[in-house]
Amino acid sequence: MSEPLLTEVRDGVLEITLNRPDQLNAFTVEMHKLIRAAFERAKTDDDIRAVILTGAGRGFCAGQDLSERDPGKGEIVDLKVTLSTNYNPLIRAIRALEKPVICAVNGVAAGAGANLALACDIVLAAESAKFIQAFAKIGLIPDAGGTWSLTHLIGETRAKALAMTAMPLSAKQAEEWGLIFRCVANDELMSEARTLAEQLAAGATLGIGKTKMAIQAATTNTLDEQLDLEAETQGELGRSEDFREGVNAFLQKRPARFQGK
Ligand code: T3D
Repeated sequence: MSEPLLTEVRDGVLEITLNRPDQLNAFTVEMHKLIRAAFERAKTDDDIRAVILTGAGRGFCAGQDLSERDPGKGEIVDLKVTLSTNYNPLIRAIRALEKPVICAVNGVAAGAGANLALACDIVLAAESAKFIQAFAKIGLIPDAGGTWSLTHLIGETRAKALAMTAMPLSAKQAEEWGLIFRCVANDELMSEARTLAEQLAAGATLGIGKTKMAIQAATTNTLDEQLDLEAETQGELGRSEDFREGVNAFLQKRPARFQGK
């Protein structure tokens, strides 16, 4: 049996591929363990300066593998426990990682699969991809941060309609609504994602990571709090090697060589 999750590091980019294509990369407990380990590696390995998350085959991710929830098996699974153990730590790890995470949504993203994509920093989707808040069809609410992400990204009106109806949203419409960054041609998805990730990984990644944190903090901070946070962070970055290199490179009219330090 092939590994349910593949990882590869190239040019400072960790590429994580969900790899259960026959089940549209639906999540199992084993996949959760592997993806948590992959994001832990992204956090601790200084050579990794950007992450791409994608799926193998025709789907990105169909959320929880429902065969693990088969009522016929007679076992009632406490979903509060599975969310607290598996999905919530994953979403928190992505949001807390001070490195950019690009999601390349190669096909259908349903249930927690859709919301996993929305937790990433920059979401590109193939034009054939769809986003489905499938939860309504099985009597659940959007999880993996879905109620939060949808509301913040597209507002209550659209969030409620998508979540209550489980209607598929095309990648194009998702782009037009601001749910994702960009919808791209199917055969250009991975090259666009890799070009972007390599560009970020070669950039001033200390500052890029802090930018992510500051923008996320803006969701709950007041302007006053945000001004303080910007001053604090800029003070820190002003002492960084990347800032020194960036200014020197500008003044010397040459490309900067950033190290993420
Ligand atoms: O449980 C907890 O811990 C709480 C957390 C929950 C998080 C969640 O994600 S709940 C939501 C779970 N996901 C869903 O409800 C989506 C279920 N899947 C679908 O609705 C459809 O598959 C799609 C709309 C995503 C795609 O439809 P389509 O027609 O393109 O493909 P398909 O034929 O339905 O699926 C292809 C195969 O993948 C098929 O297997 P088969 O018949 O060829 O052997 C199908 O059973 C399998 N598959 C798709 N989704 C799942 C799955 N197998 C297990 N679990 C799935 N979620």
